[in-house]
Amino acid sequence: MARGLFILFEGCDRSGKTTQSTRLVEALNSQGIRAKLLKFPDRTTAIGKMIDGYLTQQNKLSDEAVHLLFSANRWEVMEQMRADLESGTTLIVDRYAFSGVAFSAAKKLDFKWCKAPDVGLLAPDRVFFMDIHPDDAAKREGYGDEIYEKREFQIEVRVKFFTMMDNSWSIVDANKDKDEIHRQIMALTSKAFAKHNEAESPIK
Ligand code: DGP
Ligand code: NA
Ligand code: NA
Repeated sequence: MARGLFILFEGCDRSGKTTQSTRLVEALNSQGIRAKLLKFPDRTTAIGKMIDGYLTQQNKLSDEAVHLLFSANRWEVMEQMRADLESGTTLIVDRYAFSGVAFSAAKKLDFKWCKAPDVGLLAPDRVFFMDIHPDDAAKREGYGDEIYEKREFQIEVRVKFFTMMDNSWSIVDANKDKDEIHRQIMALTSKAFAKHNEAESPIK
């Protein structure tokens, strides 16, 4: 059986990742494609609860400690992700290790140090970067509720994301109309499936 695709959404806060990743999974499922939504941080695990306490400013953690917790929160589901992909399930993931590096490097932690704990995690096939300028994101509902939702910091985070992009990334204008963004994402996803199926085929 063909391996599932691993599609990742990244971006600054309030860029619409959760909305668009949810819509993508629904659209794929309705087409009969087995797809599952994963979100990081997963705040439901023991590690995730510590992260949630930090983000909602109920407990304090050093920058290094929280960085390692975010990474551990990804590692704790790696075997499940691998099993899902191998059984043919496509994974649509809302944030991942690039957020890990972008947010911590924006705090001035060493870039190489930031990358180290995530080395060996499964790599995504495609990354959709939901690009919004932090000034526009700040106008969105609920902005500022959590520790990182500050304009200056988000500008730094966005810059860090740009330094990590390669040709597996597509930049999506997250300021556009939601339906238009969804259509663009569907088109990008179809292309990713076509490329994936070609690579899996024994006839080249
Ligand atoms: P979200 O639930 O997607 O809004 O993410 C919560 C916040 O945590 C958001 O400001 C982004 C940040 N974040 C996500 N992943 C990581 C990570 O691995 N490391 C750090 N330091 N921050 C992260
Ligand atoms: Na957020
Ligand atoms: Na989100």
